[in-house]
Amino acid sequence: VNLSTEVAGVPLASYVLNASGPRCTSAEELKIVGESHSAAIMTKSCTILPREGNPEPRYQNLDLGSIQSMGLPNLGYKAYLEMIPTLKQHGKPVIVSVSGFSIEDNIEMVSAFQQSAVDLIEVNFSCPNIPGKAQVAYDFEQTEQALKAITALGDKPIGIKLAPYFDMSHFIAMADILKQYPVKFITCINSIGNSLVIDPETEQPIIKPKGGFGGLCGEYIKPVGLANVRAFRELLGDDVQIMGVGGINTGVDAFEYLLAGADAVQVATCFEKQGAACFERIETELAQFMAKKGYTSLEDAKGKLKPL
Ligand code: RRO
Repeated sequence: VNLSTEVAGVPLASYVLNASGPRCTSAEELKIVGESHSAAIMTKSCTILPREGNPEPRYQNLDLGSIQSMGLPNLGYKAYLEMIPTLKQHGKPVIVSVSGFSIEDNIEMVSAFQQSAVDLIEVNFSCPNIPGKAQVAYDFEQTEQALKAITALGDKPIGIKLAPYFDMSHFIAMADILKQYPVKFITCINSIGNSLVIDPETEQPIIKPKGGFGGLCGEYIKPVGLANVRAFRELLGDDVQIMGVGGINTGVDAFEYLLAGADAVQVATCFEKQGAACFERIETELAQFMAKKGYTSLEDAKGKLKPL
């Protein structure tokens, strides 16, 4: 089965890449992604200035995923700008994730990356973990203003990392906004924000920031991710491409996202837990599962969820 694909005109050697978040902040970590089977090198979301992030403990593994409130630790966008030529030497697309605290921040960073050799720009509208800052993706007016500004800064394709939605009216409202601007792809979903895990023995939350509230990740959130990919695929048709993310641990998980309509998938928690070998494993499992079902290409199954 041929797993090569394309997002916003950028060729990907396989269907599986790393998600922004885990193990993609430092040059050393990004080198490991570059040397792995990940179809692209995606960076940790960046801000104007370097950030230490939230106080620890801020990440905990759970049986079926994780909860975290990292708080955007990153090297500042200029560091990623400088790394791009080195990252490009791995011979695969480089995608930067940008997560400004204001429209002005995002304009500054997107403008800079528009002048770089980066292949795609994913603007993160859905970080749930900054105390006092709402997720842009839950504020439709702010989303529209931000989209208007950042899609007018150059020709490199822009994508948006969305928060999970849980109501059909929200899918429709967001799809209607996306259709008005040249957004080339969306990435669904970010973590399920402001979840709470309690340790009954200590009678405390298990992460420190925000009183224990953090983003729920991993297998717990796969049904939500699948629903978001499916809903946006149906609402957006083929005008906007979709990267699926949320609970992809196996090739069969990736296949489910393919049926929902994802053009590529991103892996976060599984990469955090297992390291870079997960990309080749998931890719191989996906190819084997599709071959067993008689598929020869991604297109034959993409979006082809069958009615029950
Ligand atoms: O750094 C984080 O706390 C973080 C970010 Br920017 C994000 O987009 N999603 C998330 O779950 N954590």
